[in-house]
Parts: sequence; C-alpha cells; structure tokens
Amino acid sequence: MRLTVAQALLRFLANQWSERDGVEQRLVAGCLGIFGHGNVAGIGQALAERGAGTSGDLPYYLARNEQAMVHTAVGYARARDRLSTFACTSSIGPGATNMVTGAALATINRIPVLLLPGDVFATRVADPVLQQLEDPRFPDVTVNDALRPVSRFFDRINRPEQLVASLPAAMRVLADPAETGAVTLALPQDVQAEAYDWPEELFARRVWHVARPVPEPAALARAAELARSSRRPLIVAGGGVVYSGAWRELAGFAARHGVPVGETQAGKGALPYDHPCAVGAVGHTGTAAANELARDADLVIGIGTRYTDFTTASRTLFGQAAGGVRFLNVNVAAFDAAKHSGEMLVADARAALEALGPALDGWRADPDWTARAARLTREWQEQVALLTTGDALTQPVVLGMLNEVAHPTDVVVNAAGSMPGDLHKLWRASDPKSYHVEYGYSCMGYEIAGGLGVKLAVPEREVFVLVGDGSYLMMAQEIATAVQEGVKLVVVLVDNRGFASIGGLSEAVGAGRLGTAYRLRGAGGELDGALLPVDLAANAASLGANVLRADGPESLRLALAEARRATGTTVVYVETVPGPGAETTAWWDVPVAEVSRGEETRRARAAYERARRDRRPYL
Ligand SMILES: Cc1ncc(C[n+]2csc(CCOP(=O)(O)OP(=O)(O)O)c2C)c(N)n1
Ligand SMILES: [Mg+2]
Repeated sequence: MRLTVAQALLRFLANQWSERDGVEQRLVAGCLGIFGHGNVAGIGQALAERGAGTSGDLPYYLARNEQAMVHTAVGYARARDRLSTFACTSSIGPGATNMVTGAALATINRIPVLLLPGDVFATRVADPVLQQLEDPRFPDVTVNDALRPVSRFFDRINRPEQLVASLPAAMRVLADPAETGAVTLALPQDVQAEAYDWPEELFARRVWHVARPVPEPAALARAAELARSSRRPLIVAGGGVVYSGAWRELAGFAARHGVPVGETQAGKGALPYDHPCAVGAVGHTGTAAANELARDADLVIGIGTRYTDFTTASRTLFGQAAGGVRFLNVNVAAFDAAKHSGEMLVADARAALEALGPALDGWRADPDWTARAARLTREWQEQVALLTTGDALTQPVVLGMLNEVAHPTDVVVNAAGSMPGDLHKLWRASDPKSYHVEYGYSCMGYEIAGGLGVKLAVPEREVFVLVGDGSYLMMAQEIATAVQEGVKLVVVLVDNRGFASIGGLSEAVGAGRLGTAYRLRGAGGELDGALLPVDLAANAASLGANVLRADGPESLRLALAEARRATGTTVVYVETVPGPGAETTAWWDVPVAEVSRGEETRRARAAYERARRDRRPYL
C-alpha cells in the first residue's frame, strides 16, 4: 500500500486499541496539533486527506500552545486511567521544544502521551532550515533531542521503513502501566511527506492488552508474613490505586483488617472521605490525623505510590516511633516497589489486594490503633468544617463552598500554587475520579489545558478548574480552545495578586517575599508599588468565556451554582483575602542559606537544621 509516512502513521494509529477487563477503547483517541512548515505538508496533509472531524476515527483539535496540548493529552489520559490518550503534532523548532515541559510532566506522572514533533530534513540538503539548531560538533543533533530525557521512548524516523519497527515499540510503551510516559517519534519534515510501499499487516487492527500482573507466590508469602507481624499498619494509597480501579478492593481490605488509609495527591479519592478507615491526605500537605499515624506506624503499605518528598515529608515522616518502620510496596513498577528497602510486591494494585485478602485471613491491626485513627480523623474533620465556612472569602472558604456546590462525581482540577496543599487537606472527595490535582510536576499552566483534556475524556461530568492568578497568567489561552470545541469548563480563577505559596515559602526561608507579589515598580526601584492593574476577568471574557465576578460569599455561591448550570465555558472570578489555613504537620525540605546578614534567615537556618535531624534513611 503506497502512502506517505504521515498517511501511514495516522492509518496505523487509528487501528490501535487498548483492552483491560474486557473493555476496548482507542489507544489514541485523536490528534492535537499546531501546524508549521515542519508538519503541515506531512501530518497536516494526511489529517486533511483522511478527514479529521469528530465523526471520524482520528479527530483533529487545534490548540493554542504546544505545551498546553500535551497537558490536554495528559488530562485526557489520566481521566481514562491511562488506557487512552492523544497524539500531539508540532512543527519543528519552537513548536517542538514547547512540548518539552508537557513531556516531562507526562513522564513524571507516568501518563501516556504520543508526541510527534516535526524535525529538520533527514537529507540535510537544505540545511540550515528555518528554526534549525546547528551544532558544529554533532550534525545529527536537533532541538528534538531535548525530548529524550523526558520521554520513555524516543525515536527519529529518518527513513520510511523505520516506522514498521518503531510504531509497535512505541505503542507497547504507551500501553504499559509500568513504563508509560511521553512517547516521542521525531519526524523529519521531508520524511513525513515521503511515500513508501507499506505491508498491509501494519494497518491491521491491533489490541494492546493491559495486564493486571498478579503477585508472585513467594513474594505474596513474604508480604503476608510481614503484614502479620505488624500491629500498627498504615496504607499509603497513591495514583496506582486509582488507575487500577482498585478502590472497592481497597475499601474492603482496609475495613476487613482495620487498616487506616492515607492518600497522596494522585491517590486522593481512592477511598471516599467518610469511609471508616480514611484518614485523608498524608505527608507535607497531609492531615494532622494521617501524619500522627504515619509517625507511629510500624508498617507502611504503599500501594501505587512513588513516595515523593511531599509524601514522606522529605523522609522525616515515617518511622519516628520506637522500633522503627518497615515498608511493604505494591506497585506495577519494580522501580517503585523497591524503594525504602521495602518488601516488593510487584503487581497491579487490584490484583495484589485481591491476593493479599486470603493470605491475611484473620489478621487485624491492633483495635486500639484502628480506633485511634477514627478518633483523630473525626477531630480533623471538625477542623475542616471550621476552616471551610465563614463570612470572609479566604481560600479554604472558597474551596469549601465549591465542595458544597460540586456534585460527588464532578471533577476538580488543579496543579500548582497554594491550592494543591489546601485541596489535599480540605477537599472531601467521595468519588475516585473526582480529584485531579497534578502534583508530580506541579506545573503552573496545567490547570485549564489539563481540565480541557479531562472534559474531553468524561463529558458526562462537570469539570471545575481551579486556577491561581499566577498560573492563569502563565497559560490561560486554552479557554479559546474550549470555546472553539463547545466543551464546557467551569474555571474558578482565584486571584490573590501574586504567588501566595512561594510568598509564604520565601518568607519562611528568609528571602523576604522578593518577586512574589504582582505590583508595579515603586519609587524606590523595588517591586513594591501599587497593585498591578491587570483585569483577569476581562481577560477571560476576551477569550470567549462567560465571566461571573463574585465579591462575597453569597455571590460566590450563586456564581458557582450558575456556572455549574451553564452550557458554555464559564469563568468565576474571585478575589480571596488572607486568613487562617490548615495547620502544617509535616516538614518539607527546602534548604535555607547557611550564612546570612539577616537575623530572620539565621533563625530559619537554625530551625531547618533542627528539622533535618528527623530525617530517616529508610534503609
Ligand atoms: C511552570 C512553573 N514555574 C514556576 C513554578 C514555581 N511556583 C510554584 S507555585 C508558584 C506561584 C503560583 O501562583 P498562583 O497560581 O497565583 O497560586 P498561589 O501561590 O497564589 O496560590 C510558583 C511560581 C511552578 N510550579 N511551575
Ligand atoms: Mg496567586
């Protein structure tokens, strides 16, 4: 079959499917793209020729920024439990390097995305082509090589026939939960348009069966023996529980064995907040309840977690009680299962919980431990109720109000700033797919673009995108894409005139909040003048959104309800006031200057050195 490389590539992608638990779906649901000379004649022509409308098998979506389109693909894939994603096509040069941040985010969060950056001429006859990086030492290096370290699979298709080997290899990584992330096929602009006689079999329907690896019997026996020796176990539920769809098994396991369950950012919602064993967020942004238990636990059962520094409080959280702590790690990726010298149970989360049940028949945590967890959580929930209600529009009150207005299956999306911490602690999630906070890369700018992907994946759910003013100013343009697609988002734009999060951190480390408030340059030459006269609500309206401004608790409640009912993308603009927040009960390692002229910094350094003493090697 004679087709160009781009035509063959798209024809192949349209025939790739994933399957898990008997359910099949398209592995690549569509193609997001921005065209330039590096892809318009290749992928662009191929998309146009095959028909790229939403009624076809590979619909095309015009996005506004290449980084954002990777975020959209990630949002989609995460909402689809990594079983389906988008391809992203870019031109060469800046279009391609714009995708580097999105690729890193995808790979760090283990979310599949297929990147198709254009690349310079394979023949090199026209060198240097517009936007080409010329390296006098390595003529084969292009800017796309910047995608290598942030991709789980990278290939450059310099000859058409390479596709035949490369495509299945790329799909395997995309569909493998342990290996997945950004998968990149760099496509030189001349090769994209080149024709070749392809074997018909390349275009046969192929189903990638996504396995649920079961634990090896010997590993299961070791895990059961370790658990049986524990009286004070704590489960740390990560994103792996959600992607595996293991929430019912987790709820049953926890209840049967009396094991409290703390959640990471990606794992939040794995248990409904009112489950008797749920102790909420764990780690630096964790609840007082979960963190007290984490300190005293004699066994941490990590399920589908990478144990980031937020979860371990920079390795100061677990194992503070006499006798120390052991780890039992359930993970599809051996890399994560091996962390903290843990007993490794390399398996799918659901399969592992199903196997552990019978192996632990009759075993229960110390009843006092289970009862203590329930009591601490009740006390914590009282704090949450206090913080999230009131007459002043503090951030916790705004979140509390949204939590009330949102239905249990609505999705809340967020990524960076001070909201992830507040949401982790205060949000009451009662559905496993309702909490979508990107906190692997915590990338400002993910929110709206990622939220668009979530809505494309689960159009039946309302999607609330929470975005700070800093993140909004970094990347708001995908509102226009949502408007273009008639895809409804509710964007709650929380304006506190700058970086509340980094402002607080800056003060804590003695950096005097430098560069964290949005102010004009003042008379003395510092950034301490009047508030910056930007009108973000007007900006949102200019992008085509309906805008509702809320200026008090009652008007916010009405605006949120109206936005939820609306049919088009709606931005609720709210200015927050400083106020009490949830207490921080676990450390986070951000180094403080060892020498300084400032008394504040010297005090901060002394506190830092004290906190550091709690660090455990977990070996
Ligand atoms: C792309 C990117 N740049 C920088 C940072 C570091 N950073 C984390 S939060 C933050 C400020 C976010 O401001 P805003 O969205 O207004 O949220 P707020 O802190 O005010 O809640 C910055 C600069 C980041 N996470 N991502
Ligand atoms: Mg802000």
